[in-house]
Amino acid sequence: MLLQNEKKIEGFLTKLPLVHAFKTSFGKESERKILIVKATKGEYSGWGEITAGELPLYNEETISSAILALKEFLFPLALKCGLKPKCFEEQAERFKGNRMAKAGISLALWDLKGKIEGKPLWKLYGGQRKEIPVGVSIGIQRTVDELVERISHFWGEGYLRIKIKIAPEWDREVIRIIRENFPHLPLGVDANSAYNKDDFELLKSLDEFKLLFLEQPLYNNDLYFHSLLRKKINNPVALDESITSARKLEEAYFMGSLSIANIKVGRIGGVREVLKASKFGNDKSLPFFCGGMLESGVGRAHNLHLASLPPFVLPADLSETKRYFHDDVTPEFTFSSPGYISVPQGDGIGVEVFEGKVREKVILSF
Ligand code: OSB
Ligand code: MG
Repeated sequence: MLLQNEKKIEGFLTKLPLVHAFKTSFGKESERKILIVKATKGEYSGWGEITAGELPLYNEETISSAILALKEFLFPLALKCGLKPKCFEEQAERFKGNRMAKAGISLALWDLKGKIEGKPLWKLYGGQRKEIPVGVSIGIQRTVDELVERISHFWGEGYLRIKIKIAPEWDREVIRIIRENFPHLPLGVDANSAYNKDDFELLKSLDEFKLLFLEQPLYNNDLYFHSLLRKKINNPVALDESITSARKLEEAYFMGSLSIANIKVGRIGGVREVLKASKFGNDKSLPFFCGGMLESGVGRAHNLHLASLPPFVLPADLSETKRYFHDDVTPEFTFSSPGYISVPQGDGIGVEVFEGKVREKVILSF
């Protein structure tokens, strides 16, 4: 039994099998280990999600590094701050890195604040959209025919744009065939940093396919070589991995490294960073799209609230639940109208988290 003012913060490591394996230039996953944070004050609980992978293939963090960070210094800080998000986010700045771990707590504390104050997160953030335009991100398939089939399927369902993963050996020829089959499809491609500065000619040769964007073609932490590439090509450059904070977004903008920002709350370290980035994007009319990391319903609900902020004008990497999981820890997310998912209107994240399901799927709790 919880006492009236007891404050508590906990972590749950769970495992959700994916409906379809997801393959990128850095690896293949057929299940998603998901680290969930729960913060409790009295009768209210806030939930957050940590998007680190099992191995440091997307960025430097891992599930294990995040668990250590939570146990050793981030949970103690959250408790010292009385589970108040602003205090936590300000004071967590002196700890370097560990941004996905920080973001999971930030999200849980914002959800808790929303529930205590009786307000949905989008309102606390100053969001303006009630429905979020969404796209789908399709992994590398075994054959191009399978990819064509997957694209037809999702395009038929109403997604507003398609993003495909590319990698050396799965790039120019694949994109050529997709364009032949779908001449007017709104199509972006994401390399997850698979190319280097010797590949500019190949990347330039993608101009003829009139892509919506070429996402993170080069090194995961690079801004300079992307700025050189961007001058040489016509397709807009979107950056994902390289934007590790709101300040990095400013650097990227001033260096001319990007035309579009893929913003992920985990990668940049929490809600406060997204709000800072959003203010900057708004001032500079820099278009954002909300990225995804194959989150559970907890992360998906948070992303919908964040994507309601003004600069998130492009379709998000936020798809219906059934595209990811058969059995999620929240109610299913489905289109409110084709190509749109509505921002939940309840307090905090606005959706129930099925704690029983979280506990049923738990591998480790702390
Ligand atoms: O690069 O955007 C990425 C998933 C895991 C890791 C990196 C990325 C992705 C996606 C999936 O593209 C987007 C989604 O959650 O639907
Ligand atoms: Mg990406």
